[in-house]
Order: sequence, then C-alpha cells, then structure tokens
Amino acid sequence: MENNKLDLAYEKEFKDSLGLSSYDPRVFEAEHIHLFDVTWTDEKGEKHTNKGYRVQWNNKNGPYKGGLRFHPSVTLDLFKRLAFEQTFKNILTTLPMGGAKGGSDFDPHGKSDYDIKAFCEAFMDKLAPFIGVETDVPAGDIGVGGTEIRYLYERYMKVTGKHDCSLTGKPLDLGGSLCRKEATGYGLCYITQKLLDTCLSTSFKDKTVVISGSGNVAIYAAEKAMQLGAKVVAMSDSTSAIHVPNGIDLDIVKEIKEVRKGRIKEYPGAIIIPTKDIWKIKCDIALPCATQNEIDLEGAEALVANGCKVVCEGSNMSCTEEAVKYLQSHNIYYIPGKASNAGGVSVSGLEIEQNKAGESWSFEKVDARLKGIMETIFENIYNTAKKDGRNNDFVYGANKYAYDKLIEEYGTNL
Ligand code: NDP
Ligand code: 2IT
Repeated sequence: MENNKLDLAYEKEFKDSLGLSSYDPRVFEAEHIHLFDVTWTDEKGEKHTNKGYRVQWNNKNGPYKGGLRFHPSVTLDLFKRLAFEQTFKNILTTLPMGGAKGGSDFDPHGKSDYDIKAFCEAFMDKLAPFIGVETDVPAGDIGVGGTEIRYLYERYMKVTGKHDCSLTGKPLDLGGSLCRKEATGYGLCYITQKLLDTCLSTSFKDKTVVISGSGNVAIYAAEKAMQLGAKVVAMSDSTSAIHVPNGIDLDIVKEIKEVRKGRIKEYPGAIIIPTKDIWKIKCDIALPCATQNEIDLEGAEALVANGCKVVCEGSNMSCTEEAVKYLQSHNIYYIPGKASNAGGVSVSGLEIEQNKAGESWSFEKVDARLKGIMETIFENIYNTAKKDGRNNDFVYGANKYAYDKLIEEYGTNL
C-alpha cells in the first residue's frame, strides 16, 4: 500500500491545536488507499488516462463517507488531508459516518457533455468495487455536481446491478434528497447565524458579506445570507472576483455559473479584481467557499484591517495555518470548515436515511433537520472550548470534541 500516513506538517498542526500529552497513532493513518488509472475515450475517438483516488481514512463512526473532487491540482497528499478532515467533520454531524475523500486530476472545465459522461463512466468502472451503502458512500465536491453524480450513479447501477444509495447528492429522480444542493451553503449560514447570536448578540441583518467562489457552496451560502438580511458584495471564481457595492443579484450569478457555465467576470457592471484581492474588500463577515488555502496571511491581515469580525469556512481548509493564527490572535470569530461546512455531508446522511426507509422528505423537513444539526455542532464546539478554558477557540473545540469521540469509538482509554 501507498504511504498511508498523514503528512507530518498537518499532523503537527492538528496536534498543536490540541496540546495533549499523547495521541492514538491510528488516527493519523488511512485505513485504505485505492489508486487507479482511468482510461477513457473522448468524442473525437482519442484516448486519455487520468489518475483516480479513493482514500478511506477511518470507519469507526460508520461507513466511509466523503466527496469526489475532479480538479487538475489534486494530489494524494491533498486527498489524505481532506479524508482526515472528513473523519472529524462526520463525527461532528452526530450522524453515523466514517471519513473518506477521492476523485481525479480530470479537469471538467470546457469539456463536452459527452466527454464528462465518458470520463465518469470509466471512473466508476474502477471505483465501484470499493464502494457500497455499508462500506463507502461518495458524493460531490469541486467539479462534481448533480450532472456528474447522475453519470456516476447510473454507471454504478449498471455495473453492479444495485440501486442501493451508494452515492449521495443524487438527482431527485434517482433517489436524491431535497435540500442537498443547498445544504452546505445554507448550513454554513445557519452555524454563522448561531455564532453571531451567541457571541455577538447580533444577526446577518444589514451585514456586509464577502463570499469567495461561485460554485455549489458559494451560491447557496449567498442565497441564505441574503434571505437572512445580509448584503453580499463580492463573489469570485478561479479567474477573477467581482465587487458589487450595492449587493449582488444572485439570479445573474446563477445564470452565468449554473446555466451557461461562464465566468464570474461576465456579471454586468461589476468591478473586476484578481481572485485573491476579494479579501481586501471591506466586510463584516467573510465566507470563503472556493478551495483550500484561499486565505493566506496577507488575506487575513486585509480582513482584520478592514474590520471583518467573523470568518466561517465553506470550503475545506480555506485558511492557511498562519492565517488562522492571525485571525484568532486578532479576536476574529473563526470556525474551521470541518464544523462550518458540515451541512452538505449532514444532508447526505439524511439522504441515506430516506433511501433506507424508502421515503422522500419535504424540503422544509430536511432544511429543519439541517438547521438543528448545525446548531448542535456549534453548541458542541463552543461548549468543548469553554469547558477547557479555550473560549471561542473553535479549532480546539471541533478537534477536541471529534477526537475524544473517535477515541471512545476505538474503545481506547489513553
Ligand atoms: P464547485 O466546483 O461547485 O465550485 C468551486 C468554486 O471554487 C468555483 O467557483 C471555482 O472556480 C472555485 N475554485 C475552485 N478551485 C479554485 C482554485 N484553485 N482557485 C480559485 N478558485 C477555485 O465546488 P463546491 O462549491 O462544491 O466546493 C467548494 C468548496 O466547498 C470546496 O473546498 C469543497 O471541498 C467544499 N465543500 C463542498 C461540499 C459539497 O457538498 N459540494 C460540502 C462541504 C465542503 P471555477 O469555476 O473557476 O473553477
Ligand atoms: O467536503 C464535504 O463534506 C463534501 N464534499 C460532501 C461529502 C458528502 O459525502 O456529502
């Protein structure tokens, strides 16, 4: 097997956040790593080979569960970090799910529907032996949305003959859940709202919010923030960011990104700036929702200098370690993605529950469960931090709460 250990820098970052005298070494090792070549034929008849990955980190809290990412920048080390994080996130949801992550260096940008389908089918042919509703249940992530999940799940059913909920985030006609598409972004706003209420006795109303990205998480975070009374003044993609001081019209963003698969800079009348400069825009609340390391020290310094009070991560590992330290030492309320973006996997868990019971719950029912789960996550990380004298250190709260539960599940008393 490949080196199944977490990279040392990330292991150290995690251990530094807890400061315990000893750790169970099993927590820092993947249980299984599957690496495979994915060879597929494009619509011109040309063959291509991409790398495929599935890192099954830990199943002590339930079957492996976590998204698939299709992006040219992926590496095994990144998937190991993401699968490790997912293990803790999934414990925080309080639902029975272990941690995994996977995907490919395939780049869906600019590819035809034919090519995306061809790739998804070839990918699933290799992935299918490793997944199943009681073993490992993948879902979407960057570059994998409803269209890709449809192609993946249809292929899964064809090659295995099973229709058993071995993927979540499915389209509704294949057994998907209402509110899964909205879940990560809405959940991010629900936990942020709980933080605003608990720590600052305020709400989203009339706050200025900056949201990076313009994909699944960003769009529905913007939608909920606006519903809660905030003004969203900036969004971005990998090529640029837009600043709209009077507030973004989300229908225009949806039309550009969801319908036309275009570029955010096509937003009419927006001020166009480089992607990274989005953190220089004055705001009360920043919700990074694009990708890892998108807020570095410079970004964190700009946010603090402009009076931002709250940073909650929609993307996984949005902030570099330096950025987190800077934000925390400047009394910014900061929630790490493993807690604040857990809404997506939570509704994936509810999708599994619905599939197993042969039910389809209403949007309102799923949304209410989601809100309850996010509020419970906040209470658990808030209370854990407080109990140990680390008030408002939500990195500590999230890591300690989930680590202790994981150790309990091993039945080990270190
Ligand atoms: P999407 O593919 O729908 O959107 C990703 C967005 O981020 C796009 O706007 C994309 O820009 C931008 N982006 C991606 N990579 C980069 C990069 N290297 N630099 C700058 N911008 C980039 O993905 P999601 O919205 O699903 O995922 C966003 C984040 O949220 C990820 O970190 C993911 O892990 C996390 N997440 C997702 C969940 C889900 O259920 N989908 C659940 C929990 C967390 P462009 O269009 O130009 O590529
Ligand atoms: O990072 C994440 O939590 C996801 N991409 C969602 C995982 C899932 O299984 O729904």
